[in-house]
Amino acid sequence: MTAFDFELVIGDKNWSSWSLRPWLAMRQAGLPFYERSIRLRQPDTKAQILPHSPAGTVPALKWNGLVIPESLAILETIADLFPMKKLWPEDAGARAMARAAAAEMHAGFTGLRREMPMDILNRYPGRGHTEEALGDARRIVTIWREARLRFGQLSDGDEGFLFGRFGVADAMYAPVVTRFVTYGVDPADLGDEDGAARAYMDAVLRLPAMQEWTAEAQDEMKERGLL
Ligand SMILES: N[C@@H](CCC(=O)N[C@@H](CS)C(=O)NCC(=O)O)C(=O)O
Repeated sequence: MTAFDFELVIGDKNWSSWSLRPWLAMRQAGLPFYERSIRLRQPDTKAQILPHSPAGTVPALKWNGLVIPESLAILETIADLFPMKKLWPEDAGARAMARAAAAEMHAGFTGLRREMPMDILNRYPGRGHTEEALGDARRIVTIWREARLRFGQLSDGDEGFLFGRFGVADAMYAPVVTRFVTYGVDPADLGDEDGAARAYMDAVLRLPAMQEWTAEAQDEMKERGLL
C-alpha cells in the first residue's frame, strides 16, 4: 500500500471530531494516506465537501474507486484491510464489547456532543455542564472503566487503552477525551474512584498521533487568524 491508495478527506483539526477518529487510527497504525482538508464553518463548506463526499460530510475515505463516508465505516474498513494492525481485540468477548462501545459513541451521547463540541485548543471549564451532557459523560466514564478493568488491564501487552492496545474503540473516544479537557469534566466526579478513566485519558493524550493532530490544529488556527 502507498499513500496514493488512500485519500482521507477531513475538516479543521481543532473542531472536526469525526475526522479525528479515522485520521488517528490510520496514523497510529502507520498507514500512509493523502490528506485533503476542507474548512468547516464557511459559507461554501458544503459545496467544498460534496465533490469529495456525496454524503456531504467529513470524514470520507477514498479507496479503490470508492468513497466511504461515516467515521465508523472507515475505521471498520481499515481494520478489515489491515488485520495485522489488530484494531479490534482478538478475543471474541472483548471484541463484542469494543464494538458495542464504538457503536454507542457513534449513535449516541447527543447531549455531550451538543453542549461540549470539540475545541481542542480552547479551555472552557464548567461550560456545557448540563444534566444531559453530564449524564452522557458519566456513562462514558463507566464504559471506559469497565473496558479497562475487565479487558485492558488484563490483556497481554496492555498499553493503557480500553482493550489493551490502541484500537477502533479508542479512536472513537479520543475526541471525548479532548472535550473533557476543554470543558473541565473530571472523571473523579463521575464515579472514577481509582483513577482508571483518568489514566486512560492520559494514555490517549500521550499518543504521538494525538500530539501531531493537536500541533497541526494549532498551525491551522494560527494560519486562519483564529488563535
Ligand atoms: N455520522 C458522520 C458524521 C460526520 C459529520 O457530521 N461531520 C461534520 C464535521 S465533524 C460535517 O461534515 N459537517 C458538514 C458541514 O459542516 O457542512 C460520521 O460518523 O462520519
